[in-house]
Formats: sequence, C-alpha cells, structure tokens
Amino acid sequence: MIQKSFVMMKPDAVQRRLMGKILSRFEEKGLQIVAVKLMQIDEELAKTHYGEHAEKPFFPGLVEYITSSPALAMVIEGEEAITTIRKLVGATNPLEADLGTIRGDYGMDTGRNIIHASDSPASAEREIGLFFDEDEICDYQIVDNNLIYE
Ligand code: IDP
Ligand code: MG
Repeated sequence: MIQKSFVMMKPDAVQRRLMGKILSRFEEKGLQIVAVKLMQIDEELAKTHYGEHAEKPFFPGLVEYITSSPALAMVIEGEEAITTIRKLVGATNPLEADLGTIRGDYGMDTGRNIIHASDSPASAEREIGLFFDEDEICDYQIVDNNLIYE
C-alpha cells in the first residue's frame, strides 16, 4: 500500500550538515519526497509531537534538543513507506542500530539520534497534520515510477 510518513531531520543533523546525505538515502531507495520544510520548532509543538513521552525522565532534554536549532520536516511517500523508512532509520539507540542505517552510520547517542520517523499509520497521520498544512504536500507523479515499481 502506498503510504505517507512524517520524517524529521533533528537539529543535530542540520547542524552537522548531513541533510543532503540523508535526503539522498530516501531518494536512492525509490521513495518520493512530497513535502520539505526547514523550521524552528517551538516548545509547544515539540511537546505535542513527543506527547507520548511526557512522563519520561528524558522528556525535558528531548524538548530542549528538538527546539535547539532548526529541524527539517518532511513527508515521504512510497510503497509501505512507514515500515520501510523505520528500517532505513534504524534503532532508537544509534549504538544498537545496524550499520547501513542512518542512525547506525551517523549517530553515537540516543539523545542525539539524527532523525525521527513515524512508527505507524496513526502516528504518520497525526504527525503530518501537526507539521504540515494540506496544501504544502505535493501530489505528483515521478516519471521513472515504472523503473521503481513493476
Ligand atoms: P524513536 O524515535 O525510535 O521512535 P522513541 O522511543 O519513540 O524512539 O523516543 C523518541 C525520541 O526520544 C528518540 O528518538 C530520542 O530522540 C529520544 N529518546 C528516547 N529515549 C531516550 C533516552 O533514553 N535518552 C535520551 N533521549 C531519548
Ligand atoms: Mg517513537
């Protein structure tokens, strides 16, 4: 099933000038970028986005990290995009993430793990709605789709 996922390069990825390399991984896989926005996330949005973790000890540090500098918010589309992107991203702790994944290749610490990706269709819908207006998401055909999909 074709799905959309919400993906966000966190402030460490932006500061470390990794945006181009990371974006390339999604493009090279055959996924389609349908929205991108470099944005300074405010405290309210960070707390809403990570609401499920509000009671965790790492929550204040997480909010501080996510609001420390701009992040690159994206919507990425493709067949089984949500699971596929979680695989490309790797485990939450970069030291446990497989090499070849984004976190496994670029990260050292759970508290600086480079990137976020939606974990389910319900999260994707909620997160896309939090970060993007409908008219910011592009609906377009990529011309080489017949080389990516049978
Ligand atoms: P996920 O991003 O792989 O879905 P979650 O468990 O949902 O992982 O946690 C959300 C984010 O909270 C993580 O990506 C990471 O930035 C942060 N986080 C999770 N656990 C810790 C921790 O133990 N210390 C610091 N930050 C954490
Ligand atoms: Mg999560």
